[in-house]
Amino acid sequence: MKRLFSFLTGLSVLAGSAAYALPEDGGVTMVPPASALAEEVHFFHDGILLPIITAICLLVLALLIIVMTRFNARANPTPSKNSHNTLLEVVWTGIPIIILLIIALPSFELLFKEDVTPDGKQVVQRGDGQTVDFVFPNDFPPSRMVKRREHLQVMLDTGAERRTLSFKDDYSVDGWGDNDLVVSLKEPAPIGASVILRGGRSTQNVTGCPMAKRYFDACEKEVVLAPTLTLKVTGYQWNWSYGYPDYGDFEIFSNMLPEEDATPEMYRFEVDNRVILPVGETVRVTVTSKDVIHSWALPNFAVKIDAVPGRINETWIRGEQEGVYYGQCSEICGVRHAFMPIAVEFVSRPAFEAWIDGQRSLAGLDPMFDRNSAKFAQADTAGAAAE
Ligand SMILES: [Cu+2]
Repeated sequence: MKRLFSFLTGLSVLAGSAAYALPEDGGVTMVPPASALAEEVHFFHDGILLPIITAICLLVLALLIIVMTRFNARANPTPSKNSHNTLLEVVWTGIPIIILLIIALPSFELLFKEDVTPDGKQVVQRGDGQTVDFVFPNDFPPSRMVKRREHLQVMLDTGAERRTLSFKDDYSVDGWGDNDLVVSLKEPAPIGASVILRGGRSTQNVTGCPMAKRYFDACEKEVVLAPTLTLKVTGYQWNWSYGYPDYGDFEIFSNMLPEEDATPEMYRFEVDNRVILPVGETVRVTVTSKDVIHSWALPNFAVKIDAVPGRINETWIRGEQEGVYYGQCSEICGVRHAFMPIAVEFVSRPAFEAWIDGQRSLAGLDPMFDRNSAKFAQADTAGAAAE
């Protein structure tokens, strides 16, 4: 498979290098985030945890210095005999509780987002120059119904450009929470243009939202579509296997490249068979193990999920741009724990389908995709077709 290294907007720390932001020698911070969720995880660490722990350390240090200088035997020969102070005790119990709450609430939100696979749905309708009303079937379970403006996204695609319309200015909505939502555009959709309605509770900030705005929840949100495919990951002593249940009964094994075949920089990261996934699509990742507990980790996506024998854990990822991302087994699983790296490559839809057909033919299966068909050419329409 030809390597498809893409240019990386804004994160070109290692521009020209073979890999996407590998850990650097002497590096201190985390590898750059490659998804909106990973950006949020990084903000949680950099914007919430670090300032809190810094403040606590400085406070404790200051208290220690005060105690050591003002209350040592020389400076304070007759110490106070007080043993209780109710107010002080309430305060030093109450403040940590408040700090824990400040940490816990955003952390639960992140855990929820990583755990719950998005179920957003997309409907595409054609404009005819007259129609202003477009219907979005709100057929979610009651707890997931589209009920607020945040749960719905309306885009207009003229072929030349795609624009996200804004609520009130460009459209209004009737029937929040009903079975059919009616989206009324202020102006009829032009002939031939696509009106794209995306609905669902699975929303996330769009990538690249500045930290400060993220903190005040002022980022543009997007509805995340349901997965278009499932990747089945199985940990073995000492490699990973990957299955694509949607595309046939075949399994690929991914082994670390031996030292003589890898560049020094890529040794212990590069593998013989990478995981190939389509870019821009939600991928459900199920993780299990054949022997002992491993952990499938992909730091650019803030993913680290245990592979437990007899159990299936689930998370999801979505590659925003083409490229290769690396991780390593992150649960000490035995003597060759350090030699079972993970390499995930995001490619375009057509390249992904060609790869799938290649794997199918290796497994003696017929090809699944018609190369000349435009049906799957667009990641977005594939998103709509799923589930
Ligand atoms: Cu392992």
